[in-house]
Amino acid sequence: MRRCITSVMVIAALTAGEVQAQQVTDRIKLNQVGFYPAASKVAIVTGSTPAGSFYITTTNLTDTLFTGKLGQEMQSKNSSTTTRIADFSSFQKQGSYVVLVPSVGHSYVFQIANNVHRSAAIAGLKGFYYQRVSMPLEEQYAAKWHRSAGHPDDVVYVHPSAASKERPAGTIISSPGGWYDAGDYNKYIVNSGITMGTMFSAYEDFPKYFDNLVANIPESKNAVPDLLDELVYNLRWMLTMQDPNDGGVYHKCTNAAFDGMVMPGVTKAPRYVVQKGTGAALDFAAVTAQAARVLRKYNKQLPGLADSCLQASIKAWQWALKNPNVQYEQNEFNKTMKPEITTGGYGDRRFTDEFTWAAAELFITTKNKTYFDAYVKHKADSVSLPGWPNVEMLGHYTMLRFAASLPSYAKVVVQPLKQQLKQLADKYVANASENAFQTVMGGSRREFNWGSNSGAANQGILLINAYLHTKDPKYLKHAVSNLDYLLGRNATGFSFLTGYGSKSTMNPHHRPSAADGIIEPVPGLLAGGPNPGKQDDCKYEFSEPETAYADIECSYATNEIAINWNAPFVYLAHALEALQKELR
Ligand code: 9MR
Repeated sequence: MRRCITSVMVIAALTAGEVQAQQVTDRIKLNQVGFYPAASKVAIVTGSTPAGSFYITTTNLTDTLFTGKLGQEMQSKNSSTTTRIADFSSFQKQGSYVVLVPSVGHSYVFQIANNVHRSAAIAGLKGFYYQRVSMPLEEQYAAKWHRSAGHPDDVVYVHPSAASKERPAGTIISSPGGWYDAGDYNKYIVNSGITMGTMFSAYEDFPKYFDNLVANIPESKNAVPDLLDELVYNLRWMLTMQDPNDGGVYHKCTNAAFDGMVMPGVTKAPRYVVQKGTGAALDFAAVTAQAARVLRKYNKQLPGLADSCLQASIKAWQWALKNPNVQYEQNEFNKTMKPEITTGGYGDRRFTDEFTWAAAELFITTKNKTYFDAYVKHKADSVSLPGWPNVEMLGHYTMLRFAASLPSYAKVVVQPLKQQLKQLADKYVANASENAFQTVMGGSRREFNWGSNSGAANQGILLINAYLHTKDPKYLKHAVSNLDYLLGRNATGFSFLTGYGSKSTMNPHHRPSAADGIIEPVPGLLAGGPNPGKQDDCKYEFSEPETAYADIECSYATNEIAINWNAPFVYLAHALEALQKELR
C-alpha cells in the first residue's frame, strides 16, 4: 500500500473541496502526540465524506508518503457521530506528519517516533508534583507554574465526627504534605489509596524502567527513583492520618466547605480530620503494606520508613477487623455536628473489595497465611475494573505479579485468576472492533461516567496486565488504543492531558490553573472526560454519552482533574513506553 507521490499529484487528484484539504480540521481524530513506529496507527474521520482515500503527508503538505483507503462508514453506538477509519499501521517511517483527507482537511501534526509518549508520560507523573500541598513549587522544577506553598496543615482540628477519648473534638494534630486530591484543596485517604496503589504497582511491574526515569522534581538527585520520591511525598501525609491510639484512619483532611477558585495558600479556612472509616483504614493498610515492600530496598535513603509503614498497615488492618462496616456518613453526622462538612464524600458502602486488596498486599509483604485466608474469604467470584469504590483488582494484580514466589498453598488462586483476567481482557478487546473509533474505551454507554477517562486508562492497565501474563501482543495493541483515545482519538477530538496535543484541555476545573493568571493550564493533568450526567449543571455544547465534555472551568463533572485519574494515565503511558519494543 505504501507509495510516494507529490503534493501536485494529491491536488491533481482532488475534485470537490480541494480547498478544505489544505486546512486543519478537527474532524480527523487521532492521538495528537503520536505513534510508535511498529505499533498500529489509526485516525478517525468523523462525519460523512465522499473521499475514498487518505494520505499521510509531510507537515507542509508537499510530500505524500502513504496512501490508504478509508474504511466503510460506521455509526457510533455512543453518539450520533459517524466515522470512517484511516488505518496507516504499515507506515513506519519516523517523522512528523499529518493525515490528509480530500474535501475534509488535514489533521493536527503528529509524530511517528520511538519514545513518542515519554514526554507526556513524564508530564503525567510531574502532574503529581504540581499537586503537592505544603511546599513551594520552585521555578527550576515548576517552570512558569511555580507558586508558593499551599496549605501548611500543621494545625488540623479533630472534627466532632472523629473525636475519641485520647483525641477529643478540637484536638490539634499536624497533617502536612500530600497531594491535593483534584481541582479542590482537600486530601482524601480513600482516593489517595487507589492512586498510590496504582502507581506503586507501576513501579513493581516496571522497576528497571522507573529506576532510570527522571522527572525533574526536587528529589531527582537522591538515590531513589523519582516515581517513588513522588509517592513518598504523599505517603508521609497518609501516615499522619492514622490515629496512633487505635490504628483507625481519618477519612479526609479537609476544609468544612470547598475553597473558592483561588491559589493554594490564599485561604486560611480551618482544616479538619473527620470520621474514621473502614474504607479509609483498609485502603491505608493496602498502600502502607505495598509501600513497606517496595521501599524496603531504600532503607538507607529512607531510614525506618518501610518498617513504619508495615506497622501502620497492621494496626489499620486490625482496626478494620474490629470495625468491619463503618461507612463514611457525612450527611448523617452533619445532622448533629458542627461545622457541617460539605467537601467530597468518597463514601463507600461495601468493603469486601477493600478487605481483599489490603489482605493481598499484607500477604505478599509478610507471607503470613492469615492474610491469604482473608484474601480468599473476601474476594468476589468475578473480577472487575478498579475504581475508587472498587479496589479488589489491585489485590489480584499483586497476587499475579508475585505468582512465581507464592507459597504452594497460595498457588491455587493463580490459574483461575489468570483465566478471569484474560476473559475480562478479551471482553474489552472485542469491544474495540465494534467501536466506531476502534478503541477499547466505549464498549458501553455506561463507561461514560464521572471520571470516564480514568476508566479508559484502567482498561489499558488491565490489558497491560493481561499482556504481562500471556505475552499475547493483541492486549498490548489494544492498550495503545486507549492511550490514543485519551490523547485525541475520541468523539470530542480533545487530547485530555493538559499541555499535550494541538487541541488539549485548556480550562480544567483546577483551582491553581484557574487562578494563576497563566493562559496554559498546569501541565500533565488528565481531565475527567465525557460524562452525560452533567452533575455540574454547566452549559455543554454536546450531551451524548461520548461527546458530553465541556472544556470550561465550570464543568467539574467532565473537566476536573483528579489524582485517581492521573495515576492510571501514568501507569498506562509509562508501561507502553517500557514495552514499546514489544509492540507489533
Ligand atoms: O471521582 C468522584 C466521582 O466518582 C463521584 O461520582 C463524584 C461525586 O461524588 O466525586 C468525584 O470525586 C470528587 C471528590 O468528591 C472531591 N474532589 C474532586 C473529585 C473529582 O471530581
